[in-house]
Amino acid sequence: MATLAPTQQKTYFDFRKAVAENRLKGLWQTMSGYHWLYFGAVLTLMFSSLAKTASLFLLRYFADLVSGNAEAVEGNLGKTFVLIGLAFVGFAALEGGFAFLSGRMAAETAEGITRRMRNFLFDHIQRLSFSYHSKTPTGDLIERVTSDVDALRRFFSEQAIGVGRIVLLFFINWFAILSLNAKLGWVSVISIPPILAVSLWFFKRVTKAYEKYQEQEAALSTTLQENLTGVRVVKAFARQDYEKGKFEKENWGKFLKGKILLFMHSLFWPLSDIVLGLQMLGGFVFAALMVINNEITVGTYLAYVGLVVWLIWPIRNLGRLIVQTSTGMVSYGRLVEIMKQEREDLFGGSVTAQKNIIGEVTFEDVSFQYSDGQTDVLKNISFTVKPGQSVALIGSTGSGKTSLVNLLPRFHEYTGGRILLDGVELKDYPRAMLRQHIGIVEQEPFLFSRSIRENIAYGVGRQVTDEEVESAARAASIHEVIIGFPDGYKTLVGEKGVTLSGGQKQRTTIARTILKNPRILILDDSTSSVDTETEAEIRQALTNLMQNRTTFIIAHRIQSVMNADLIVVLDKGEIIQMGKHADLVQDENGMYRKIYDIQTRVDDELEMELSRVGSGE
Ligand code: DCP
Ligand code: MG
Repeated sequence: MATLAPTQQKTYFDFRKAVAENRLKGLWQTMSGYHWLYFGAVLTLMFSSLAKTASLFLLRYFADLVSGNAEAVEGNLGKTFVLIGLAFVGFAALEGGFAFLSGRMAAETAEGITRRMRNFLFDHIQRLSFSYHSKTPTGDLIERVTSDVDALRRFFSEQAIGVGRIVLLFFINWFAILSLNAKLGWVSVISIPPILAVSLWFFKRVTKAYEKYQEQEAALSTTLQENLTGVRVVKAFARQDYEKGKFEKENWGKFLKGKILLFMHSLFWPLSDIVLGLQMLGGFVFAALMVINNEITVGTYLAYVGLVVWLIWPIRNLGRLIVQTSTGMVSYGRLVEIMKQEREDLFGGSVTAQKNIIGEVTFEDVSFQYSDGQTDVLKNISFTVKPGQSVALIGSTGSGKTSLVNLLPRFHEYTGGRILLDGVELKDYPRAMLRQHIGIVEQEPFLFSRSIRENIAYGVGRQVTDEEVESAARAASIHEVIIGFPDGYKTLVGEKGVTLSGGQKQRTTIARTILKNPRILILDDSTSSVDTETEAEIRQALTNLMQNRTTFIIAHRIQSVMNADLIVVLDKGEIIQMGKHADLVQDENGMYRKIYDIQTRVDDELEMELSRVGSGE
């Protein structure tokens, strides 16, 4: 048995551990491994701010020196000026150097965390259940893994560090002012508490508005993604105008939600600017009066003006940052929603990989209901397929054929009865093991934008030789087509390479399944989407594939099911007829006979029609 490729077993930092009810706590845990680096970023930031404040004290000394309020070093004025000049340059260099270091460290942290998170999310999303994927729009997932992760990166590299910077600047400069003059210190911060309170209130509002905005953006990208995926349908039904209208509607919604956000901002900023501007002005006047009353020197006044700018301006930015931080928090919350999803357990189960799978499948009174469904999609299903035999499922659309075969690889869990594989209940097999032994040829063949060889060798889980790939392609009657391409097996499929027809794609996926060499085979409607000539080729490919494998074949055409060892006719989730073709056609009133009659009549009429055209009547 092939083992799983090493990359599939590789584990990333498990962000699910970081999922906490409290977003701040969760974010802190998300940073695991980066705490020291981030601390370094904050520390260097502090040094940078200290250098700035120190240079303002130097300015004060310089002014006092010039105005005769301070002594020169060793009584030598010239030497003192040179020293002051050098110190200014030195402080500026320290300030810049530390700021640079801090920025680097913060960026490193942010990039590191988000790279790790993207890897984790990709891995995690792949492991989520089928039902999660069938009910989650792809566009929404893409939006989260790209735009929301990016918002988180900005949170770590700009906003969180920015808040730290502001808090540091505030306290360093405030203490500096207090050391100049305590009265000045208190006067300078009178308006800060109300400003903070309003910012926090505003923060809550904006968080809600931004959440709505982000949801709308997801809706927009879902619309876009669906439209691009279904572009053929849109064109075929000439529904461009309708789709355009739909897109415009979502886009309009985004515009409105963006406008609300903008309105809130345009209300808040001028208000806070006015209050803070008045605060600064008041401080200047107050300090000037103190100079006149000889309470402080001119040097102290100058230093105060410099310091107060660095005290108040950060507060103004704090409001802005608090608001921006909310966007990071919202995005983080949206990512947590994905992280919280239960993964599919791939490896749990008592059956070990050593067990040899022969391929006898027994359904015992199986019933099934989708987790979000109300009624049973399958009811009292009982039948047995011997190893290597084939069972055909036929029935009207929606009768439960696909649901039935999807139970075998445990894409969904049956809700009643038992399914046995070689006498052991399916629930005891690890999902990964089952899927290794089951090959599926889907209704809609899917190929990756990689080379044809890679597409055929996909999922074998081991190195395969060119000969193996070729013989699989031969068995699937696609070899001739492939060597007709300029690059042969290295030809790329998709946008940058060749475009394959439906039948060619189908046969490529059949080759893939042949190479995988599964014990059990599921063919879902594999011939319905191709014309009769390719259908014959595909049928030949399928016959090769089916040899010695237990096969479940779903088909709408009698021709495809006639030779099956067992034919199961489904209707509304129940078996209404079961047996071999020869017996089933005998039952005049049976559904099978009806389908048979209709299809042969249609075929006969078609033949007659064609011969009439051919003979020129
Ligand atoms: N169903 C559901 N949730 C899903 C898939 C299907 O509720 N994720 C429902 C829709 C049908 C019923 O289950 O009422 C059976 O669906 P199937 O896809 O199993 O039906 P068939 O495969 O028989 O239909 P078709 O021939 O169209 O492929
Ligand atoms: Mg189906």
